[in-house]
Amino acid sequence: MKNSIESEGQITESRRGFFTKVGITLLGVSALPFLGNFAGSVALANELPAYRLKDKKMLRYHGEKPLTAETEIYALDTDFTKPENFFIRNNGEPPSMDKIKARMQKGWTLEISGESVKEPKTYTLDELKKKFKHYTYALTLECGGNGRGEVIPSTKGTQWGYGAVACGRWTGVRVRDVLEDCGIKDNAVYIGYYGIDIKLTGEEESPISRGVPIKKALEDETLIAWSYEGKDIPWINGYPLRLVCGGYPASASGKWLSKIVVRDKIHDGAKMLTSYKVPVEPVRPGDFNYKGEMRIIESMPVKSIITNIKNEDKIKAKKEFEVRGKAWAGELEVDEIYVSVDYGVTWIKGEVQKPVNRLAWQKWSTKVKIPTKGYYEIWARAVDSEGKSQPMVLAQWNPNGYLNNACHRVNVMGV
Ligand SMILES: Nc1nc2c(c(=O)[nH]1)N[C@H]1C(S)=C(S)[C@@H](COP(=O)(O)O)O[C@H]1N2
Ligand SMILES: [Mo]
Repeated sequence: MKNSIESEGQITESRRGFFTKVGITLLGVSALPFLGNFAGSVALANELPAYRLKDKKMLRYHGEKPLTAETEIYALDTDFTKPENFFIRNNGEPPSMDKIKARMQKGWTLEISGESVKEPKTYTLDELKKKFKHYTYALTLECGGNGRGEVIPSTKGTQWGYGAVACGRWTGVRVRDVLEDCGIKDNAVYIGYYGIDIKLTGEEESPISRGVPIKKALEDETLIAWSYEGKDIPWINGYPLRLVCGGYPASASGKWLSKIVVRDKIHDGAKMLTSYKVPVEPVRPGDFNYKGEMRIIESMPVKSIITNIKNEDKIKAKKEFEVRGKAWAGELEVDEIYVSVDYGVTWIKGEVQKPVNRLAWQKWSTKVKIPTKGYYEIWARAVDSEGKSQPMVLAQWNPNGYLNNACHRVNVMGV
């Protein structure tokens, strides 16, 4: 375990050979006949960049500073996202493994403070583990900008395809248990997190310090976690401690967690002012000058991905084949899934499994046929427990390109 964490912290050289073999034939992403879900910035890159992390090979890298990479959708076919396939989104410079280890030698600490805490306390990681009951939940984390690569007119920010999402089993203690141990004042409205990463400029300041409403913080599934899929959290995903708030934009889940503050107002940390907000009233696509009221994104909208078929796959015509994937709906559940092979003219209803627990993504599958040889697209559309469906196109353009939950589609060749 020690080795896997350490090696992740090392950046290795690009190996063109790896991607040539695996990339072109297996990933099949080199040429897309439609402005598909992978129109993102590196969709056409045919080698892994030099700055990639050694253990994160199934990722599509978007940028080095800050380091960002999304998961190839087919790597999300497993029930839970493997640690090595967990996407990467940084806002600043992650702490080096040396820096983390130096802190751990003294005992990694988590401070609980803020104006709405009765008795501020600092716990070591060992104390957290000893003092509070442990819980494990599978939780879906999706970047608020997932899908931005397809937003038209395009907006600033990482041009994500649909792979900035992960779901796996996190183990830790409940935020509620820890906050109650310190005492929560009646005027508490929000929590905020701090990690030990710093700004890209090198200033020793948090590049991001967000949080969630106190109600969300006190839910059963909101965790202070030290383990992901039965192992230490991968270095780049927040080792050794992370706040995990499933169903909300993943920006609410603070990595390399060192402090939680309980606030008597909406937290005002870095990236709380304009980021992860959408207009309250719909704006005309392309209106970058919108100055109206904005709301903080909370529960993420319903979404689904097709994980067992890749773009350019060859499919036997007139023969049933399985289409499967994952679906999630923020704080809600997914009730229904539909698949179309004719651009939404007709839909075939699939089966959606119950989530293993609240806020976990759900497996779905169905069988479909393509009637002839030739070019087809397979579309998937999920419907949440309030009857809201995924739209076919971006539901509401917004200046930061958030919340694109348009149907995922994959193109195939009938043979
Ligand atoms: N400390 C810290 N926490 C953070 C971030 C960060 O830059 N620093 N990025 C946030 C954002 S915007 C996202 S989408 C997720 C990404 O988590 P991952 O890198 O484990 O995929 O972490 C969130 N928590
Ligand atoms: Mo994000």
